[in-house]
Amino acid sequence: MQLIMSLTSPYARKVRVVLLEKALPFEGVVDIPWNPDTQVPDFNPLGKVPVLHLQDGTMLYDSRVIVQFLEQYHPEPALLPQGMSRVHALRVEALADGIIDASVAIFLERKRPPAMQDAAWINRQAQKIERGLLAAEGELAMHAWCVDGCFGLADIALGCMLEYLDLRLDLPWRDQHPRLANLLERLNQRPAFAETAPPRQ
Ligand SMILES: N[C@@H](CCC(=O)N[C@@H](CS)C(=O)NCC(=O)O)C(=O)O
Repeated sequence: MQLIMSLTSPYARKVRVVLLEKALPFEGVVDIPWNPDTQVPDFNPLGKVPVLHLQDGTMLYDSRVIVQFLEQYHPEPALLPQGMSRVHALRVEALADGIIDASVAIFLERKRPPAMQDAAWINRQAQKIERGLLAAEGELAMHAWCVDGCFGLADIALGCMLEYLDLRLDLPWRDQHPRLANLLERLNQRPAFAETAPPRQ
């Protein structure tokens, strides 16, 4: 299997952590979708990473589809529970990915010339992040891990989102979200997570 990715993509990182946690061998191929010579659109019409290239030639995207494929065909160790707990975990993944989407939107908007930046748009995205982090903090409640007290995809997705916030936005999220801060510390004790930390650029 080849994973087409960028080293800073939090969506690609989620897939890399899942591959490593499941001890699945893969070749990581770095292809920055923003570069003029990128080949990503040949693999994914949406021009986005990650893409998982299977041995039979199948190209899988996006990150949520890839994770579902890995869980279905490589079930050990399980990163998703069964029944309603599974639905709950997938909702946490959607929440984490949604916070990343809003962070990316702000990051890109701030790259535009200051006079062209839309403050109302940035504020709308910032509110999504604020509400999302509050909801994510609530997901942890009294448990060490998000769903049924067991480590899994929901925790991985939250961790990738939190370190993306650190990479791209200067947000003091730890002050108001101590459970999330604690989650990230514990995630970083896992080799799969520590090894995939985004390079500071
Ligand atoms: N929902 C997608 C999001 C993927 C995504 O937006 N990836 C970014 C990198 S972090 C990308 O490739 N952006 C290029 C573009 O939007 O053209 C997923 O979960 O895989």
